[in-house]
Amino acid sequence: MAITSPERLWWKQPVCGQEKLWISIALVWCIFITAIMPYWHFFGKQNPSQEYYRVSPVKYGAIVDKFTAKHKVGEEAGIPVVDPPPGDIFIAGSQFVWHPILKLKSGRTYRLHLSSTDMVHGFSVYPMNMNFMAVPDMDYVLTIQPDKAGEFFIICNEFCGGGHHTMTGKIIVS
Ligand SMILES: [Cu+2]
Repeated sequence: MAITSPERLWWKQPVCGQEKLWISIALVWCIFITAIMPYWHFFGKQNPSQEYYRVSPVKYGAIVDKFTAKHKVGEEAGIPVVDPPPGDIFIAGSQFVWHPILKLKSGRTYRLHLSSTDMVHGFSVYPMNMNFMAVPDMDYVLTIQPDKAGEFFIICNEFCGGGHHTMTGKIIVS
């Protein structure tokens, strides 16, 4: 029953250099993926503009309403559709809708202001891989240039309450 101590050399040293080879491969890979992060940050051309401003949810709501009233061209299922010229455009997330629906032109540059009028929402544009957050108190400006015509859907990907699964919006590019 006694527990005896293991033999002095209880493990066997690898006979060939394979262990060193695999550790070297893992090390080189670690260095590579660490280096690619700063590299891609500067050269990947996919970073957000890092431009944001403080704005109260009430004020942002008023800005979006004014913008919507000025450029409204129609309505879809009760949500206003706007057709603004290139420049500053606004979208707001609120329980449980993205509004307004934006009509944009391919090849033109827009400054998309993104915020929320109540709580944090996730701003995901499908089918592209574009993913941001709409945060109350923060007007986040994304400089965008649509390069493909079509209908793009906005899905809220941050749980925001009972109607979260119905929270969709739309961007129409022509
Ligand atoms: Cu949500």
